[in-house]
Amino acid sequence: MTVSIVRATCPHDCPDTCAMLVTVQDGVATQVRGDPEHPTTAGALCTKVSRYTERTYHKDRVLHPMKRIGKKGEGKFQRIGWDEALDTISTRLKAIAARDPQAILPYSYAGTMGLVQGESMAARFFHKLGASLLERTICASAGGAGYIYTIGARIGTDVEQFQNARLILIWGGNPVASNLHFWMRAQEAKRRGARLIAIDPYRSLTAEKCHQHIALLPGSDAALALGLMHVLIAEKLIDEEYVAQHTLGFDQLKERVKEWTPQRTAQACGITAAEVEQLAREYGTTAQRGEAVAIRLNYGVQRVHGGGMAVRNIACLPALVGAWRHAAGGVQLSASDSFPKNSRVLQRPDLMPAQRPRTINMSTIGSDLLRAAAPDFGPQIEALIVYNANPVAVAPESAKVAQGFAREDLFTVVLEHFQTDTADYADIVLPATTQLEHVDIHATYGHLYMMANNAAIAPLGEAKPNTEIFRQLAHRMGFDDPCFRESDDDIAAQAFNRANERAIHFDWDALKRKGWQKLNMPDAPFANGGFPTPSGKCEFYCERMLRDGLDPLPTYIPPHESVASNPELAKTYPLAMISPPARNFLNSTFVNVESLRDTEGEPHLDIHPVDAVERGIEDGNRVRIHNARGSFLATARVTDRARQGLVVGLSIWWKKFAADGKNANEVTSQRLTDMGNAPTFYDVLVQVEKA
Ligand SMILES: Nc1nc2c(c(=O)[nH]1)N[C@H]1C(S)=C(S)[C@@H](COP(=O)(O)OP(=O)(O)OC[C@H]3O[C@@H](n4cnc5c(=O)[nH]c(N)nc54)[C@H](O)[C@@H]3O)O[C@H]1N2
Ligand SMILES: Nc1nc2c(c(=O)[nH]1)N[C@H]1C(S)=C(S)[C@@H](COP(=O)(O)OP(=O)(O)OC[C@H]3O[C@@H](n4cnc5c(=O)[nH]c(N)nc54)[C@H](O)[C@@H]3O)O[C@H]1N2
Ligand SMILES: [Mo]
Repeated sequence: MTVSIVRATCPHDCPDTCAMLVTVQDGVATQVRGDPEHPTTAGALCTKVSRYTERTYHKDRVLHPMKRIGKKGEGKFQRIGWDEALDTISTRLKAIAARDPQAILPYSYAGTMGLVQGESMAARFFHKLGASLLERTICASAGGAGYIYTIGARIGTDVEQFQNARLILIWGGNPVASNLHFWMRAQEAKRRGARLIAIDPYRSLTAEKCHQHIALLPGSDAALALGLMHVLIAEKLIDEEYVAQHTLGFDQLKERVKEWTPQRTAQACGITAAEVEQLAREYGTTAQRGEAVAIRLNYGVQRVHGGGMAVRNIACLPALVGAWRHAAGGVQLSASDSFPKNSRVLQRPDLMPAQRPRTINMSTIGSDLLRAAAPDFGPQIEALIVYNANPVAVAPESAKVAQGFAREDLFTVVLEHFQTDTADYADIVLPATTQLEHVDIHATYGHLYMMANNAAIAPLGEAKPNTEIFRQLAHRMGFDDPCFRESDDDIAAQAFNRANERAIHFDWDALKRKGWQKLNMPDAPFANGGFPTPSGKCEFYCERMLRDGLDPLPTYIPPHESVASNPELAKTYPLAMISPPARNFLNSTFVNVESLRDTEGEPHLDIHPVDAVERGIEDGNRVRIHNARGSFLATARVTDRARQGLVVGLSIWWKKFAADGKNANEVTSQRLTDMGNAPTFYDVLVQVEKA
């Protein structure tokens, strides 16, 4: 018997990007565990990923190419060979491209976050083809835009510093479920005497473990930040020196927040004025005592109409109180711009035709698949190549998405591990390898280590890495640039820019052996200012926003759908609904792993006792959640975890595991955010009734 330990990296869309050790016995991966030596992983994996072998060797893995023999959506397929599959695809793509390659659309997101199996060979292929470009907005682009206007880049407090903070605001995130290795640091801070405050409309697994929970209305965070700035400035709880040296537009900000009294703020947020004052005072006085105040800001705040502005307003707070002076102070939304990725080399946008192809927003895929050719749109979408994504389950306004995917004249190819809701609509399904079966290299969005993934086992069945599938398609299309012959190792070796001092020590061979390597970054990124904005300052006033048609100062943009902002709609649909991640799923990944699905049970809807009684709903009743866009079924959990007026359906269920074949995205809308063109998953009004 031969046993080896292979260094790998968790590929999933999560800030933690853990270092894994895979035990391999005679070519079979028998165990996956967290690397005890990696500083943020610290030997611990989440429940989901510690089941990675159960997922990899799952009996339902797609292990050979297949073509559809039933109706679209029905899920009936027949095995075919790779040659037939790739010939069918290349013949069809050539025919469409001869008319207009923009009628072909790649659709991908972060099924794997790997820089190789994500957008390297695939992007080169579609760029060379001249296919439509995909605007990748489904998750984080609103908050990213708001943060970049204010701070300059997605760089913030290092997760390894949080244990030294005195006060931590956990704002719009549920790290117990979705950012476990930050939560471990927050717990350590708590043991050292820090206070933790959760800001979340829902008493999440995290909120219940914090010292305090502020349960504001969804979509009102921008108002809360304005109210905090009002109190901080009025009560002189600011760091005047830091503000004078390292910020832009303080006087205008001061004028702007005058109207945001605690009373007005409290009304907009559905909380008390005392809560606003107390939070501002605690944040301001802790900072004035010279102690570190930190904010873990997360994407839960930005899935609403004013989501970009909410992130922007919150990102102003640390500069106002000088929190950036401490390594353990400041704010972390994302670390992703810390990494000097060589995107131009990985993705080769220079291969695109001189006339840049049109761009399709992935968040409006439902409507866009249903559009005819038009001057302001371009050609009808005739072919869709899906990889690393499950749009039929995860994209908003799902009835339209499913209707679009069901179009008989649409040619759809899905590269997958499993027969997902999306794969059910494919003409051709291609078997992709998992992280244990291929090579990759990772940047992260939650810590500062470059990460290597070695292949632990040979591909199962006839599965191939995404890169190899696109390499072979490129060959069939006659694309002969040398970049289409590069191996996965060749690509990985170019992933980071060594000319940048942060990655000066990057060496792929060494990284593969060691598994991980920290970037060269200062502990406190903005202790002496140096913000990567045009002014070099934290921009309370932002000229670029003015140019982009936005208010250049922090403001409040109410939800598209809420009782206050749309009282007419609220007469019929009075309840706000959010659908944040369930702990045992990773978006829609892992829903088909039995042990994890069993833990989640079935689709639930958390509803406040007062709202339940009004509707004659009892705990355990089956309920129908509906609005003008659609409906879905869930089992009611009557609980005050959901504040009154709010219902919560933890997600993202595969539709095929639900009694009615539907999930929460039946009722979400394709309306977009104020900036970043992102979806508004948590900006939804519904009605609920006993089914
Ligand atoms: N277990 C698990 N982990 C995951 C994921 C998963 O699906 N499962 N998904 C991964 C991905 S892709 C992402 S983007 C991240 C997402 O993780 P987070 O950034 O933490 O964001 P969400 O899970 O969207 O929402 C987190 C919290 O925000 C709250 N929330 C909803 N609306 C509002 C609001 O308007 N204001 C405020 N203040 N709070 C609000 C929700 O109740 C929820 O408790 O997690 C990653 N990690
Ligand atoms: N209602 C509601 N909807 C949401 C959200 C929400 O909170 N509520 N969250 C949104 C967010 S934050 C996000 S990020 C999106 C996530 O949406 P997606 O990025 O689509 O994520 P997943 O649903 O996990 O689907 C990823 C798929 O990629 C496949 N995959 C993994 N690795 C590979 C690989 O190496 N090769 C290939 N070919 N396939 C692979 C997996 O098997 C999986 O089926 O969903 C969004 N949708
Ligand atoms: Mo996400």
